[in-house]
Amino acid sequence: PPKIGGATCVQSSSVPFNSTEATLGRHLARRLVQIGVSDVFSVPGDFNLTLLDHLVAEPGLNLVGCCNELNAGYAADGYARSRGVGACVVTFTVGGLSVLNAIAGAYSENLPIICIVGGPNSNDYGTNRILHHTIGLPDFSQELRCFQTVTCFQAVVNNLEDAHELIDTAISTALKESKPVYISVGCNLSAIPHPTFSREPVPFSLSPKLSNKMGLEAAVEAAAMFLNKAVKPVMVGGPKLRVAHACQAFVELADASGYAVAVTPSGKGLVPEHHPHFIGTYWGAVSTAFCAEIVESADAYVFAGPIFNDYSSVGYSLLLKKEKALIVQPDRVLIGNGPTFGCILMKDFLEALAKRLKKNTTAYENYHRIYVPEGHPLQCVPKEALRVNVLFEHIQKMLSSDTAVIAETGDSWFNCQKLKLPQGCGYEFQMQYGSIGWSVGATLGYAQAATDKRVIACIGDGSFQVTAQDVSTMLRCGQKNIIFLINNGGYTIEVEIHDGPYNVIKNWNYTGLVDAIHNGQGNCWTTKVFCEEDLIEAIETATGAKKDCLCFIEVMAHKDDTSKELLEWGSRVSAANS
Ligand code: TPP
Repeated sequence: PPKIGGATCVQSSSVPFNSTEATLGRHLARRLVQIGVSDVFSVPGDFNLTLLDHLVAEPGLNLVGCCNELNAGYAADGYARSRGVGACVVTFTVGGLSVLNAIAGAYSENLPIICIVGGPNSNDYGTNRILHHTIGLPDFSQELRCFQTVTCFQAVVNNLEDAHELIDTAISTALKESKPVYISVGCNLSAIPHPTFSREPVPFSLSPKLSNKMGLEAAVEAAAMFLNKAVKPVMVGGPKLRVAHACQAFVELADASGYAVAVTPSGKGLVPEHHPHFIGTYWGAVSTAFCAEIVESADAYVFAGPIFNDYSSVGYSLLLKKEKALIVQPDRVLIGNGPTFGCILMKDFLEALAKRLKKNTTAYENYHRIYVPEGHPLQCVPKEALRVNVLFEHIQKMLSSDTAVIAETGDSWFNCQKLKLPQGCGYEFQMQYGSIGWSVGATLGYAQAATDKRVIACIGDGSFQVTAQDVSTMLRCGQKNIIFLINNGGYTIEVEIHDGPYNVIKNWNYTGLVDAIHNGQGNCWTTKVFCEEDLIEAIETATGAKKDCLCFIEVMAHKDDTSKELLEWGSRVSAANS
């Protein structure tokens, strides 16, 4: 059966027409289950209540009620990162406009999310009525117009005749494009049966995208000519390896070619760091030791799925030359200053190229000859105030194939980027959109999807203040995440770009807040750590006696305790902004 959204497409069982199961709501619910969604993140409202009844009724579908729509959207984002697709359900306009920021983030990160809105009664369209939860104009299209800019398809379901077609088109477009879609369902329609919603065997299938065969051959030929001349080639994996489903093909190319392998910052987690050719993160001046030297001195580099924006290029300071670059995007290949080959799938291209490259046995050995490992933080004196680099030394030791790291925007980007991921360890962050607060919802969603992993979230205090409420939902779901809340009293990443009084935040008692959210319901353990001794004890407890609890560890850090990478990056980004 075809793979859809990371899950295998299941054919509906053939049972006779049953009016309780053949409703629009149940049809939508079944479609979600078929594509691999078993948890939907939601906030109720009168426009979606009947729809929620029908989603709840579907075996295999679990409704996760969130504290607000923004977090429900972020949770769907985190879920999609693990499962391949996610879904959320909100109510008309007040809910829709609240989830919009999360959907925009998912668009930027190429995540398919089915964003479902309980919409107005279909009979109200064209009546000039003014509805509650809107801005008070007899115009129901405001929410739709907002979603048009952050989704790749919009389905406004206002009658039963084309509902089946609209829903299927929306879902298949999301999966094909790897982008969010918007489905609005009239609040009066969810409970109505229709023959097209019966459980008749209507399998959900996607027609696979194909490469243009002649173009593929020509591109591979040209690329092999280009690369087989190179003496010191490297490969660099980027974030679009995920949307191209090309992570495995990238590794196969590395094995076949012998090239050194690096990752761009936002590609972290998609390239195996235990690979013998792995040389670290290529991020210009803030790269892993010697990685920038190796990449920038190479005579040819293969970038697979990169995004070169102002942040990933460290304020446009990368020392790369176009004539040395072979850039493989999900659907095209650019070779140096030469031609662009379109209609080519990255996976097909990398697989075919692997068969055409001469093996280069020295390409990554250079790196091993010159590599000197990063130093370790100085030994702490007893009870010395905890330093952030010491914290991350200890987080490093917690990582395994049974864990996943979620890194919030802020200095956590830089500290987490330096973690060496063991085989199978998950890693997620939102580098293109970089919306603070994302990690709380994303942790909720990722943990709900990846039940085999313990999520370790690294969150700055400023970011946590945006979305903290949904620790509540993690507790409701019985999640065992470990949250490191880094309390440095401000927006440190912003301080290093441009400082002012606006970067200081009000200090909260974060463990007190989480204790209040816990309120005796669910399994939760909180602690504050001030020194390395406290930290060691906290980690021992979180991974031992409290391993079945959500563990919230508030780390007290000095306001000026930043990573050296942030210092460098901040000044270069600042220059690019001025
Ligand atoms: N608002 C949103 C929604 N997203 C943003 N990225 C910003 C504002 C701008 N911004 C980027 S990082 C940041 C802000 C305000 C501060 C992050 O502070 P914190 O979470 O405490 O992390 P730190 O840098 O201190 O580690």
